[in-house]
Amino acid sequence: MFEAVLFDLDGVITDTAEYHYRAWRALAEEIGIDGVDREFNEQLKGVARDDSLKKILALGNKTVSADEFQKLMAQKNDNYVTMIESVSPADVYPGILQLLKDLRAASIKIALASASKNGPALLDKMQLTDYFDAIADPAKVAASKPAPDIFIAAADGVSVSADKCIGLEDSIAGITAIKDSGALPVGVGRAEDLGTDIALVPDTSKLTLDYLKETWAARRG
Ligand code: B16
Ligand code: MG
Repeated sequence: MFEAVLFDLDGVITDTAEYHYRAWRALAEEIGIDGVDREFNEQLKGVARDDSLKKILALGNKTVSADEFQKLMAQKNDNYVTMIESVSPADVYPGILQLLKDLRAASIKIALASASKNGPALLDKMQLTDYFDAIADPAKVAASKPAPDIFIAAADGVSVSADKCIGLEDSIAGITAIKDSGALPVGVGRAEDLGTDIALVPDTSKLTLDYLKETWAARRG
């Protein structure tokens, strides 16, 4: 059996992936870059703030000074932080609170493996912090998703070997990261975006403890 579940945040625990998208699209439009649409956004999901901006600038064939780069990142984050101001427990995706409760009752460890520096504040707003045994710090890992570092840090945080963990993700960068960490990936989303070789649920209401147990038994049991 698995001993820990490593949660992505944006797009798995709540709908903040949508706010990241809107904030990046607004920034791109402001600097005259077209093409940050939902399809392109699949490449940004799970990707750290600086790497996301690099991808957007590359899309627009644009280069900026180091100072301007910092300014643009701050501008996107300020906009995003305004958007998430009113996030509350009502915004937790269906099934997630029950899953957290069931995992605790089953003594399965819970860790956060989010690329977002806003992750701890969001967990607080949703009143979920107490469910987490560890929160990996994205500022402390050497490489961001698709590198496996944040999932390895999350597993380390709960003292469980990554190959005894399930990782939950909505992004292709995150699924790649989970695979390379040795944990078992479960994707939230579509096979077109996340691949046909992993366990997938269309939405979080399907993420029950029983489903995770069945998936583990079928793929690792
Ligand atoms: P921030 P996750 C990721 O969070 C988001 O998916 C991604 O869109 C965002 O750029 C990244 O966090 C960094 O977030 O700018 O708030 O530090 O999906 O790994 O929970
Ligand atoms: Mg995500």
